[in-house]
Amino acid sequence: MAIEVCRVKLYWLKMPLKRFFETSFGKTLWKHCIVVEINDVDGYTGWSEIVAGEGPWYSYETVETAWHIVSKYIIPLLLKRKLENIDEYIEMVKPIRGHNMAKAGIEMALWDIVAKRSRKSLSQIIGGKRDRIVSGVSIGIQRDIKTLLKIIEEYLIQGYSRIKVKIKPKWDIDVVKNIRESFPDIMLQVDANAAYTLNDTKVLKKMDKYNLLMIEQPLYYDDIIDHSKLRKKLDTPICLDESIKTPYHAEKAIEINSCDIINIKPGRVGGIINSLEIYNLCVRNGLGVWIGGMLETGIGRAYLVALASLSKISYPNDISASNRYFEKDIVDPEWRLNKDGTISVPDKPGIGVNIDIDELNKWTIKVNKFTN
Ligand code: OSB
Ligand code: MG
Repeated sequence: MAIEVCRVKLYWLKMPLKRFFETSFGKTLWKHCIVVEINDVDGYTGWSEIVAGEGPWYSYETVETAWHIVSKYIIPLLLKRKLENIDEYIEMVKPIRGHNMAKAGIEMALWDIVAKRSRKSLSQIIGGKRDRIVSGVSIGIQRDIKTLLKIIEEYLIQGYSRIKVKIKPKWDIDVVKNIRESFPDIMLQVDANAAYTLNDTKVLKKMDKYNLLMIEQPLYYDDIIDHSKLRKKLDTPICLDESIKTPYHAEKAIEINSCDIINIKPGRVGGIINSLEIYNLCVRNGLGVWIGGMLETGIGRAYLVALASLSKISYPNDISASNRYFEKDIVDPEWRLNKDGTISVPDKPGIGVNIDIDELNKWTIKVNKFTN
């Protein structure tokens, strides 16, 4: 379906998180991102979110690098030509090395437009089959274990069926041991955000006792080689996050047996088309696959939910309800947790939620508009 864009608007958002989020790479109380609004010549509007954060901690991209790349290199191309389909967009941005979050933000807004024009939901248009997705919650590093146990209990009461906790050296084995003593049967996994090296194999090996679904990105953020060595030593399945930046990386990681599972984040891998390609690689090669998150607002969350509705997603996802992150989300309706620990997949055309413009404006600290 042809797409002719006539206007793009960027909003730099700075929104307070309900509770701070701490990982092995740092602590944050504020959610920064860019909301993208795209209008086509027929009056359709696409919304999405560029998940780059305030600083280059999870990846090198930040709000400012993404703002620069989309403003100077992507939007001018987009406004200059009519695209026959979204594959053409992928071709168009191919000369730009990296900057996947920037590329993905624009690509996803195009998916919203294409879905709305086809009168189909995002889930439907990418081949999603589920009407509910299994939700999980990702919990940051806490002051002490007692606090963490209390927070886990809170989320279990709310109905989350899978808990993921962030780990780092010295906040690892003891933490997992204590969680298992209090909650022997919950679905539990850990995420190291690249905090270890092969020298820590002994510590990581101790995780095997605790029946974890997986350990996410234990080693260097760019590595696939050491992970393939570590994988031979552990019984706990290894999941890659940071290291898998494109379908190419997924293919190579699979080729050398670096992981059992891949966490797909559409922002990290450059959008929906690349996400689908990685998903298909996982399915074809018998790897586990699920959808991760970047503390998205209700807008970015819609894309996560659509991807998680694919039939062969094999683990719970890092897709929690709006109220896990924010006092009030910028979409209506907000994303809600069902009693059974799932989130319903919208069937309305496009992303399936409306933008709460007042809430959006309330947290916007900078805007820019582009027209042709
Ligand atoms: O490593 O999965 C990660 C959040 C920000 C950056 C990296 C990660 C995360 C999460 C949160 O774990 C997942 C979510 O609830 O959005
Ligand atoms: Mg992760």
